[in-house]
Amino acid sequence: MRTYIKNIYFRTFKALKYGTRDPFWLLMYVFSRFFVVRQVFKKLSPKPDLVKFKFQDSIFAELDIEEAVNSLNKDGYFGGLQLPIEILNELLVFGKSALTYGNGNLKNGFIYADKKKAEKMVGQYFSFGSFFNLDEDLPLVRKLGSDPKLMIIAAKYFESEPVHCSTRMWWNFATEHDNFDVVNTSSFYHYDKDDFSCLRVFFYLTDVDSQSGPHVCILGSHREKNLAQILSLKERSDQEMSDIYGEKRFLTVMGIAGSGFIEDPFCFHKGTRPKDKDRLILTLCFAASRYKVLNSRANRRFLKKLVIS
Ligand SMILES: O=C(O)CCC(=O)C(=O)O
Repeated sequence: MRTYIKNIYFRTFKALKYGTRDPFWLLMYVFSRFFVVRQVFKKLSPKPDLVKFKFQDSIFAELDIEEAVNSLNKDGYFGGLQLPIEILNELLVFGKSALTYGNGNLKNGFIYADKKKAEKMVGQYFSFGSFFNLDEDLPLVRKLGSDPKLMIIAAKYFESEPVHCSTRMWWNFATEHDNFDVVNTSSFYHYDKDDFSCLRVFFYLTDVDSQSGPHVCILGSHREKNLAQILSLKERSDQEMSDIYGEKRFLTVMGIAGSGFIEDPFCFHKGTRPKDKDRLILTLCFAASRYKVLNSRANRRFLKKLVIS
């Protein structure tokens, strides 16, 4: 019950906060949940210029564009991306050396290796650690966000010009404690409304098995939702999802460090609590428009590093 109320509060608060900053975002947030509206939006959008993307320059040599687009249309999901080792290493070095902010609190900045000391100092367990301002602090993000094959996939899927609108990286920390933050780690089934047309590209930067917080996606659920699922703010239980979609459509995504997948965030999906290994993950969001509110930025004046002795 507490999770239920926290989740409704969290979503209502987010809608009001973002909506006052960007009314177009609010319109999108309200109407994009309807599949038919998203389809109309697609059909009415100006068509993309694909020629300008030089797919030969992509870092994903093996990535088959048509296969990805077909799979996204059918399942809302495509697996099988792999980062080149040098890019993975650079991202890992960043993830372990840059400040991550415990439970997303701007005052809780610490380096990964200091997590235990940071928790002790603040007097709370951290379920996750967020990074901010990646577009400025990690130039590699721009290279990934403008990768020609990813752009072509997004353009074909959206049937319009895509933009790389935000990037997030975060740690999910392994814990057995009951106070794991289910809501802020998105560890309950939900779908996200980034835009009328949108995709998220995820990369695991650490090995992810069943015990280290795999992502779960319900295949094909981007096209198929009942009215209650479309309209309510309530989190959806595992039982409800399995009654409606059947276990066969649940995909638990495991993979080695550097592996990646593309997801339409209108698919029901969730994170899971890592039990014995921390998970570091990177997500690039692509959309048909750029909203003022979806950029994972934090004002640097408010970012504070914990002074750990
Ligand atoms: O952590 C995960 O695997 C899920 C993330 C998620 O649900 C989201 O980004 O909306």
